[in-house]
Amino acid sequence: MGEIRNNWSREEIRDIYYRPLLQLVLDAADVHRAHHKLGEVQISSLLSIKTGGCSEDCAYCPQAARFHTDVKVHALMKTDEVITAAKNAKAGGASRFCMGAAWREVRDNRDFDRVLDMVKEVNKLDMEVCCTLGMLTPQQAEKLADAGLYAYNHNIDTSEEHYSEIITTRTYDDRLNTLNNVRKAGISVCSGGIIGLGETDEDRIGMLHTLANMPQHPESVPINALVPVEGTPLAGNKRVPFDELVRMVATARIVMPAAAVRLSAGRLEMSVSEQAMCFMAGANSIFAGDKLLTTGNPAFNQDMEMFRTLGLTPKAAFADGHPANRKNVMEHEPC
Ligand code: SAM
Ligand code: DTB
Ligand code: SF4
Repeated sequence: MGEIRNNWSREEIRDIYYRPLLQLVLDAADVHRAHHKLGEVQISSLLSIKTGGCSEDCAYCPQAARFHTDVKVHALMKTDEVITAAKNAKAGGASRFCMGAAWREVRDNRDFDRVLDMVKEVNKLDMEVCCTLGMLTPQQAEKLADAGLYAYNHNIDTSEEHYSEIITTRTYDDRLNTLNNVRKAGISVCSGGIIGLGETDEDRIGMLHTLANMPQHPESVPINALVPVEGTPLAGNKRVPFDELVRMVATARIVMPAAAVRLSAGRLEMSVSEQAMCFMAGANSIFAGDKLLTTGNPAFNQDMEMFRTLGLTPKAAFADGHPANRKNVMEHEPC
């Protein structure tokens, strides 16, 4: 059930995507059971270590300097503050700690050295440490891997065709190049996208087609529902109806059976029963904590209540192997 394939045609993905919703959810649940422990959900915690003032023009993003939003610019946080946040996240049950910076790309400067220190320190806490810092060169990816980085988040966001409607300051290929650099460095790849940007169903299918045909699927696939933020060009976009999110999660689950599908931005607007349907459809990871990067997320206690209600259990760190071991394996595998 749910063979891992990297040769999906668009038609095959389209056929899955358009199945009647309940059929799609049940099919995805079958694939999910074959590859994952039922009810086990990874809890990731997110911290914005450098906020706002970004030079990119991603139309959805409240942190782009050119849009006038309420986000306050904040320079890179101090390492000890970051470590305190990571310890708190661990105490709350998070197995992964993701540090986000509003950078277009990483520069080889003191700030990057400080991020490398943060990675080393979080790693000592026995948590899966993740970063999302923008574009990376192969050398920067290597440095992050050497510091003990477990995963790197870099979303392709939408289809190649729709990309230039959303972002003009970089290309889809720039994004794919960074993902390739991350993969080659032996770091776990986290890449997904956003729905609700004004894209068509074909764009959603196209995005999944790109992800599912990577030589190796991303280990994590975040599916974000746009959080429309005042001041951004997409502020007026309608909220994504929950059935569209379920459809996206279920299709991602079927075409990338072993990946962790993360129900990411947009949970604040969803009821527990709507989220339950996403978990049935194969979502097995969330961001927990009262804040995402700059926007709200369900209160931590509310999420723990949801875990109790639905009988979900938090996934332990490194359940899929430690990066040090994984890197040895990767060196013998073509990327
Ligand atoms: N600057 C880095 C980058 O672009 O990769 C890292 C931070 S960026 C904020 C991380 C991801 O957050 C984006 O790729 C996008 O998918 C998601 N994101 C940003 N704003 C969002 C919003 N308003 N709603 C949903 N997802 C959003
Ligand atoms: C991802 O796919 N979603 C997270 C994480 N990766 C970095 C970010 C969501 C950001 C939502 C808008 C905000 O809070 O600024
Ligand atoms: Fe900058 Fe990332 Fe926001 Fe784009 S998504 S504006 S790169 S912080």
